[in-house]
Amino acid sequence: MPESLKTSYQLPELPYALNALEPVISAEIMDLHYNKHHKGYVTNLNTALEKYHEAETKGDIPAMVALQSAIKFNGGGHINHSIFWSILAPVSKNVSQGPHGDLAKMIDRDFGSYQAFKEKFNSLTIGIQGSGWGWLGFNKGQKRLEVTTCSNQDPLSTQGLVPLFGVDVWEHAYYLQYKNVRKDYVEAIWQILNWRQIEERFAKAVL
Ligand code: MN3
Repeated sequence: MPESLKTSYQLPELPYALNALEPVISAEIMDLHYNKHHKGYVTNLNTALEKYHEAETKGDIPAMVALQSAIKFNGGGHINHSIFWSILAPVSKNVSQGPHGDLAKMIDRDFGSYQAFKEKFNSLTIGIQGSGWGWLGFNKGQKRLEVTTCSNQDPLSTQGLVPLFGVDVWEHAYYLQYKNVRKDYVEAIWQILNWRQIEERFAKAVL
């Protein structure tokens, strides 16, 4: 395979220190989550894509099909975690007080109020069976916001939505600190949401 066709995704840089999200997310969780879990998705994605390109070169369609679940899982894991780190910020940055401008207006229109939106997001996300993510997404066709959940590492694009922010409720995201009480973790994470970043994602999504 020509060198230029080799796909190599990389772990994105964290925009803050591993301990910067304390007390909401401990440095130990961040270290494992970013340096082990996310890194693992990136490594496994690159391996699967390399094998996929090899199979494609040989015209080996069964092998290509067999690799698709690994690409979906690890590619989804990479996409989801890259978004996740970017929409969080230390409490001291003071950006968790909710959205402004057009995003705030659309949340009011589509959910009734910021509080109603937050309650809907929390109840759906806390209620995920097994591992998955809760999301706020933008439906480009209908020009509206939706709250939904995805299983495992399925990216939100599998539901036809543009991801604005997501909360990882795999146990690796909270168990060391919150044990089995997912509710406390989901309710606490609002203290470290970076609404300036979420507004930027929204501004691009509506273009
Ligand atoms: Mn995770």
